[in-house]
Amino acid sequence: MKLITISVSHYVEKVKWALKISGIPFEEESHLPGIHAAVTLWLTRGAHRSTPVLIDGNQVIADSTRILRHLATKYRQKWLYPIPQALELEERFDKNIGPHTRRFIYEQFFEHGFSVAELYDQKVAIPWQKAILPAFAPLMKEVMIRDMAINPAAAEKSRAQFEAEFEFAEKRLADGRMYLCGDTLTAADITFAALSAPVILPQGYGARLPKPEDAPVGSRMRQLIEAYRVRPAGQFILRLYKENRHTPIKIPAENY
Ligand SMILES: N[C@@H](CCC(=O)N[C@@H](CS)C(=O)NCC(=O)O)C(=O)O
Repeated sequence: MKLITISVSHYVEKVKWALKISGIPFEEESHLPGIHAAVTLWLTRGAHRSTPVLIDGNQVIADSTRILRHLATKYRQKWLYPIPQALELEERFDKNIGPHTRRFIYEQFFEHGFSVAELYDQKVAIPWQKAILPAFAPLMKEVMIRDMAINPAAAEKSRAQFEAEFEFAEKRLADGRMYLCGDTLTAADITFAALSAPVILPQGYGARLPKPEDAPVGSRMRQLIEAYRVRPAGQFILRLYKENRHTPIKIPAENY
């Protein structure tokens, strides 16, 4: 199996997490943002441009949720969707968290001068892409700002949207349940944790992210990240990263 990625992507992280704990070996082929589209559009015959894209033998599956559903059906990873609500929550978080944590954190990264070249210099599969990265980075940054509408007003709206989902998750967890759908880890949990990771910066993320301490002391970015990390949903995400991100899933398929 081959996973086509932009390595640092949080939607990619969601799929890497599911593959890893399902014990399904895969090879990652990472590309620079922008150049990735030549690969993803070619593989999907023009149908899909974003990463992740999974190549499983002669099957090409684009979109993180479709990939997880493929793992659940073809590889009997029934822990992902023990009840229909797991998929409903996954789709909700894909829409309400993914684009917003990304916009918010990039705006903060750029505000504090984080290097785009450093962020993307991870597992770049093709040597010429790695070679052009330093020269290509300023253009990449301009395109990201344009394509993801990265500006202070939009970033603040995205932060508020993320916070609403954070509160939604906290309400579900308030009855003491271990996971968002009950007693077992599902696709809803890994989606919530992976897509929130850019503003929680947990240890164990499947690519190199900045650490909370990299944000300047007293900056709004540092204060917000620290505040999100200590909240119940933040603690939940840190726990999932510690206990479930790299530990093979133990629930036998026949239990469902
Ligand atoms: N709905 C998609 C969203 C994936 C997505 O937005 N991927 C981003 C990286 S975080 C990407 O590849 N962006 C570049 C593009 O869309 O061309 C999924 O769940 O896989």
